[in-house]
Amino acid sequence: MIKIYRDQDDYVLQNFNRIIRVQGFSLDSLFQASNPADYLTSFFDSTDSEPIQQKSVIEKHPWQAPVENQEIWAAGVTYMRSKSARMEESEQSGGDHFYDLVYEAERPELFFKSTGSRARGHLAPVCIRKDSAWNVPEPELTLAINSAGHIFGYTIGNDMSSRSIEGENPLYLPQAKIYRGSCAIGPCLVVGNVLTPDTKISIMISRLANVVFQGDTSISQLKRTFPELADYLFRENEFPCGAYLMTGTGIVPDSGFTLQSGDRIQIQIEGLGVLENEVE
Ligand code: DO4
Ligand code: MG
Repeated sequence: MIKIYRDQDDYVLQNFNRIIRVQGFSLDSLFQASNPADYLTSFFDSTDSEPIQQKSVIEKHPWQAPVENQEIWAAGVTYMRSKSARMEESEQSGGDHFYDLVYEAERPELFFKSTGSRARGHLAPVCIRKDSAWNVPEPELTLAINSAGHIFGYTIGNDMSSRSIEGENPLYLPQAKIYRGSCAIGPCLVVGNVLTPDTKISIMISRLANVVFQGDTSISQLKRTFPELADYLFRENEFPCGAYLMTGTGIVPDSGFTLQSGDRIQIQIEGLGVLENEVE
């Protein structure tokens, strides 16, 4: 298992206790490589790579999102909890039935979320829309899919969402989902098999010194398989530099909760680390 952290001007790679800063590394090349493990190993073999001693530096560092020219897409209504929360928020507008249908349908809901340059990294601010009264983070296991359509790694995603705009009309989904600071991913890209069928996803939201929401789920609650989601994304589409695919949220706070400026969001996924962002 190798972790890839994107810094300001270069990359840091971690293979358990071995941490190196590397030159000439590119995520685009990794996503295009027929064997990502070989591409990564070549940097550990290179004498140009600079070893880093302190492991503690990794957690506290404001890493950039591990993205170059990958588009970031998202799947929706893949967990029962997402289906029920969305049916609740769209009941008044009459949009609730669509969520029920898509949960059961063969074709999943997939939507474009962000370009790489718009995505925020670990410890960068995320945003809520000024024209939205009801806002939540969505903690999502995120797949790294290479240009040939194969899943080769994982990261943590936060699909920041406006529940008031989405609830008003399902056709407003792009406005509820795509806006400045609505997508965070990181802290790193993990290449290798780190997931188990019960891998836990958890979230904690703190306001000043208080925890105002926490929740968890496990990927065993996901209705669809990861290859199924990746297959649909690559159906009749091309991703020359690969893509990231957020796999949907299984944790939605109760209706009374909305994010506020200054809230600290920490999303943890076993094996992948913690993605932390403050609301601007
Ligand atoms: O259907 C709207 C969006 C669903 C979503 O983002 C999710 O389930 O995570
Ligand atoms: Mg989502």
